[in-house]
This record gives sequence, C-alpha cells and structure tokens, in this order.
Amino acid sequence: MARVYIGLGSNLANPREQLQSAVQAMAQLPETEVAGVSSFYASDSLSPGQPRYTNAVAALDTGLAPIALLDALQAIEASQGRERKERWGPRTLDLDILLYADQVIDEPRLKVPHYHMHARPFVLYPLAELVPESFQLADQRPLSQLLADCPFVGLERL
Ligand code: ROI
Repeated sequence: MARVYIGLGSNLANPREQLQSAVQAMAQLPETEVAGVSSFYASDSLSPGQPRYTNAVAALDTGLAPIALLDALQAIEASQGRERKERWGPRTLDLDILLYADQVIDEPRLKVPHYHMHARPFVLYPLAELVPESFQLADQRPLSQLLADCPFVGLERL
C-alpha cells in the first residue's frame, strides 16, 4: 500500500457537495482506503473571472499504481460532470495526485510531486492538517518552511 495525497478542488455546481461526493467515490476504489480528509477551504481563483474555489486534501492508502490511480481519479472527475474545455477553466471537480509515497514521477500524463503545490496555500494548509510537523516533500524544503514562505492569505477555512 502506498500513502498518497490528493488535492481536491471545485468551483461549480455546489463545490462542497462535489468534494464530499469525490471523497465517497475515492473510498469505493479498489484496494483503496481513505485515511483522512482535511477541512475544506475557500479562496479566490488564481485565474481571474471565475467563481471562488473550495479545496481540500485527502490522504489515501492504495494498492493502485500511479497511472491506474490517475485513470480512476479522472473517471471520478468525468462522472461528476468535469468538462475539459480550457486548461485553467472553472470545473466541477479537480482531483490532483499531489504526492505518491516518496516517488518522483515524470511521465507525460503525470508529474509527482504536483508542479504547483509548493506555493499554493489552498494545497499546503490542508495538507499540513494530515501530516506530521516534520513532513518533507520529495526533493523539497520541509513543509514547515513551505508554509512559512506561503502565507495564509485569502484562504477561508470552512
Ligand atoms: N484557484 C484556487 N483558489 N483553487 C484551485 O483549485 C484552483 N485551480 C486552478 C486555478 C484556475 C489555477 N485556480 C485555482 O486550476
């Protein structure tokens, strides 16, 4: 079993319910248990002109290999009405593999650790609820340092 952290985001069609449904769907995946879910946080979109996002992080223990997990998460996104039109467009559900054990993955479909997580408060603060204080990302500064460099600005804990 691998400990995996998933970033959840939604800014359409009742975001809180989207996130709750996604957690339930992830709990139904084969060889997978949900080990924890952070609080939900609201924040403005990083791209202007979109509704506010609701974000959270979930910890999974899974026997699914990284690409199998990616396929499963994309199927959940699709089942919750995700349409891929514009790259940074609004979405009913976004599920990102943030971390997969301590693996560094660099494949066309999947980069882990997730590219932008190190500087996004709506990823780092929920992640910090689920991991020990000393937590270190593969090839990165300790989470405590990332948090210190990424102030809790514009984030609303729900
Ligand atoms: N902004 C916030 N606050 N949360 C997100 O999950 C998020 N996702 C995105 C963009 C459009 C970059 N902005 C976001 O993809």
